[in-house]
Amino acid sequence: MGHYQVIANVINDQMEEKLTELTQSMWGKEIKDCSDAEVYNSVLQLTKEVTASVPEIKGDKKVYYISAEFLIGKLLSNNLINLGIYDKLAEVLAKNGKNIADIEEAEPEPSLGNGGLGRLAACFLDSIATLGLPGDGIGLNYHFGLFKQVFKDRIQNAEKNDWIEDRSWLTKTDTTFEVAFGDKKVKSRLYDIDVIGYENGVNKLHLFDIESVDESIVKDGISFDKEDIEKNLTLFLYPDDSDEAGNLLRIYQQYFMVSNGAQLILKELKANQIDLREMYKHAVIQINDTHPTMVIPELIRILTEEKAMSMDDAIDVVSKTCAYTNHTILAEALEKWPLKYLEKVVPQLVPIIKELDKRVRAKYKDPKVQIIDKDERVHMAHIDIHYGISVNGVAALHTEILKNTELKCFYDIYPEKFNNKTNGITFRRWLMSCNKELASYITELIGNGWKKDAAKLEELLKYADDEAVLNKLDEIKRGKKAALIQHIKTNEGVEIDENSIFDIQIKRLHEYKRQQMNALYIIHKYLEIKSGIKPERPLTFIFGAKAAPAYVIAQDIIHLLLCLQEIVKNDPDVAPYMKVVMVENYNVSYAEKLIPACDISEQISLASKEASGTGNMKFMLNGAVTLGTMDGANVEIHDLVGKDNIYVFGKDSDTVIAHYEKADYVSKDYYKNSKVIKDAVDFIIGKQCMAVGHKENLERLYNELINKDWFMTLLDLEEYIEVKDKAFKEYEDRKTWEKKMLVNIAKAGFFSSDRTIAQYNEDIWHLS
Ligand code: 26Q
Repeated sequence: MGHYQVIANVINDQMEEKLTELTQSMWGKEIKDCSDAEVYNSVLQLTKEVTASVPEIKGDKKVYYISAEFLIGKLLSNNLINLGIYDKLAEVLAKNGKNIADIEEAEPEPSLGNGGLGRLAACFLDSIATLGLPGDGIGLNYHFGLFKQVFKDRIQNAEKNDWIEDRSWLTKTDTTFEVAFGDKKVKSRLYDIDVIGYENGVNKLHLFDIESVDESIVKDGISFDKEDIEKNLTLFLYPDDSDEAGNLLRIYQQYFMVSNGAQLILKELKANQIDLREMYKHAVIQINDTHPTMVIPELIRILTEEKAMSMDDAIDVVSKTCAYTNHTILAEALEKWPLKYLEKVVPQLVPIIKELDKRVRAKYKDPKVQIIDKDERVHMAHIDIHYGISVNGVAALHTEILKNTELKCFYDIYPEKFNNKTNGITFRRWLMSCNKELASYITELIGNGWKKDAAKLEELLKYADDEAVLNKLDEIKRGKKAALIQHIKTNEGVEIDENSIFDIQIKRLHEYKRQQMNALYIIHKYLEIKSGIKPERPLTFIFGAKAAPAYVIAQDIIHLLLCLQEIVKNDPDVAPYMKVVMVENYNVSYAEKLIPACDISEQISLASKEASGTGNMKFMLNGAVTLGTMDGANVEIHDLVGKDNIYVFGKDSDTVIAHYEKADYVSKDYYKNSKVIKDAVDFIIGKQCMAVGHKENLERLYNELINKDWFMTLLDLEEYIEVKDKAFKEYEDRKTWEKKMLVNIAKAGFFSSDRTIAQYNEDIWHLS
């Protein structure tokens, strides 16, 4: 029996006694007399105590996953599952008149990330611990996570989103460091969150903070004094926002993170008496996008200035320790900081960065690979590529595009550094926790093995023509749809038809993800129904998306979706046949309810633009069928499930890239040449939209679409309509559809983040 099993058995035996003791000592009440929030806090305490007895994962070498974002979501359910005590706790609570789902609701969600990149980091921590690999996360303890979205007058408003209560998953540690900026010094403090492997040991998520943060400086919405670093340094997570990327505060945050990270890593190496010249044999630092890039010059600075290492040796050893993951090919999202900014915030790094640049220039003449460009901007990704062991993309297509196009000049120099690591998701959260019904049915069919070896899900294929199994899958899906209907009714006040098809697009709002194309389909369908052509079955279009507050067109797209929701709802000719719901404040917890209930998963980015996507994987695992372009990991989903089990449309990435190269895409031509497109686009500024919406927003969006349309919505619209209609039609052949569901679930094993992490370890980290 492993440690975890012994601990789980002991605690399971004493669960009721322990929890009763805790509610007595904390609240002076029995479990049954406590509020849900009180019980939650006692369970939190119990879980932390149990975790303290689980052994820490140890080894000769450790990975430090450094990231500005860890979108961990609520932790209770996952921690209980990973500790092996969920079922027992549910039973004890039920016996005492409490429902575990209500207790889970009482937990505030830590939204310490924007979207995919932050959620990936959280899935990776779960898998690292589950595989028993020594690996900690390093990040920031934002007091307010990603803003809370509130709709007023069909416009998104941003409010602050606090998550830290008196009792939380955070454990305050005694570790403090000094961090020096150009104009001030601050003292940091480390907070830890335990990362519990599934039936395995414990790693840590290290989150740094400063004690002088002052939450009272936040004024209306999320505005605050950007100057006062001591008060605002870890106050907010930055929204993913290319327009405001130049903000100095972002550099203060990044340096604060990496300086603390570097000090922590060196402290741990020292405690293990490691000769720093051999640092790379005991530590590897995975840099999550360019946000933590300054860890490279910072480590070199410390080694040369404080540890008396020569510049050559320091550069050599740091370059053997760091590895970089790229998550985007959008040029505007690649960080390029003006040297002037760095001179103000981190003057101590500037000579190091200049030295790194000098060495590059001495070797390579191509200005495209220099670190500091002619406009004195520092290309952060270039530091990572020259001074690291590995550069990886996050899906096969994405990595190919990096090698052949975006980073070609680097691939020519360092072909051996480039590698692909297709993203993955943790099945603990995205199946075992959010869809317990499906998880236990799978176990009933093929046993428990798939939980530790996701590839075993393929064993489900033997049931592809088993009517009883297909019926059961359908029944589980209908149950999850019913649960979502309830949740949406409570939260949005919207009623959904349980017999309708659930078509869902949930992800950050960005033009390249093309929520606007989905909106144009909805307009088209609306016009069709008005003209008497009715769908065979009601259609429910569900959206969830936050837009960066400064991203104007993204705000306009949200506005259009909310207008469409209203127009459809109020039109008695159309309302029985379709419904549009834009849910408010889409986050991880909402995703856990939406994904199990989905029939059709919308993954419709412009080919070449979505590096991977991970929502696509969560949906397929839960038996939704993808409607998507050949982009990111959709390509791999397509190759796994085969063309009969996915709906693919749109121009491929080569065609799209060629359009950009030749600059020959003219959206107005598509608008003029197709009545279907023209009617849908014109609707945006037609009477009905204007009656419920704002002229300024709607006109701006209309003009953007016909005059610019940088992400080529109109290029793919007609084929999108055609293929989406086909999917809705084929949904009626229930048995064939259910088989598609089964194949998607069976083939999802490849997208377990356990597989991804095993590959990082095998190719880059070499931990054991
Ligand atoms: C940069 C500068 C200033 C302020 C914010 C930012 C910033 C913040 C967050 C830039 C980018 C992000 C997040 C990017 C992201 O989530 N990328 C997604 O990463 C996923 C995991 O690899 C992929 O699946 C998605 O395709 C990719 O879009």
